[in-house]
Amino acid sequence: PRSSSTFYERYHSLEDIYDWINRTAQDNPRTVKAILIGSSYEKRPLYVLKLSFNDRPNKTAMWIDCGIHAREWIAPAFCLWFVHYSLSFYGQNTDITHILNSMDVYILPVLNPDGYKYTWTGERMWRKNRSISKATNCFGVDLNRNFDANWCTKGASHNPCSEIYCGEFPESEPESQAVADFLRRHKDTVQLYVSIHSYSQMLLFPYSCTLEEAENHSDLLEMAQEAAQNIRRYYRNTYRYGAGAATIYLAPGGSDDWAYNLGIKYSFTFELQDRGNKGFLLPPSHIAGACNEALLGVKIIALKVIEK
Ligand code: ING
Ligand code: ZN
Repeated sequence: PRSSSTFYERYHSLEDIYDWINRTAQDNPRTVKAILIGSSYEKRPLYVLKLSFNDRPNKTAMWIDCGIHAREWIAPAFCLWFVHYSLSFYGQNTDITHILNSMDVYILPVLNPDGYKYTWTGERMWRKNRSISKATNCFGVDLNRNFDANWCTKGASHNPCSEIYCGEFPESEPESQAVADFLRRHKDTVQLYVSIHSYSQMLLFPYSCTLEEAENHSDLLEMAQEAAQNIRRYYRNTYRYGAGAATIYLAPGGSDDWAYNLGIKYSFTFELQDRGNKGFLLPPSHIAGACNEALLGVKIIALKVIEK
């Protein structure tokens, strides 16, 4: 690492991220709690950090998950960045203060720890989790095809050796089940769902699993547009936006569509930098820029949700 880069401007091993989760909760006992929501196929813990800056009545919540796909290293880096920013700028930056006064934030820094670990030690370009299919000896389910939203229709595969394998049944994987169980338990307070991926610079919203429009499509479109316009204005970077299926491809079983159908009416998938030059291998020198612009997008969308 360049000596001038901070902790948040580097990529971190899974072990370092677990240490960081512990440290962050210990150092901020009044505002940060680590919640164990389940464990991965290889029995690694799945920790959600809850950021809660006060106990106002009627507080709602937002959820952010990162690292559902193993090779998308900028995603966990974003989750760490978001937590650090929140802890550093609550009471300093008007927007984040307003957001954190109105909402609790649940953050899952690494949804797919087994896959993430494997990208550090085995194959850098691994996408799926690491569960084994006995019939084929192939590894991994695409966790973003494993949720119960038109599960395993066109845009996913029943072949365990495929990169977009949907699994044996919806929520067959402990990682997707842990997330779905948590959101089912908290659906009355969680108003905004955000899932962080890379790459391609897009702000996507339901549906990805069908070409039909979501009931509040025009709201979602307006929010994504405002976020993209702000990113362009302040960071001179282009984000495309739209419903997933119409903007990129049909992709059933995604977490954002599932969360939307659960009743979380503001549900987004962010695809961070870049647009394909480095792709999944985004250099550490780009972490700050990629995270700051995505953070602006999340803030714009959260502020709009609070207004509703
Ligand atoms: N893209 C997503 C994928 O899982 C996506 C796109 C978004 C699909 C929302 C379904 C729902 O294919 C990447 N880069 O993983
Ligand atoms: Zn992805």
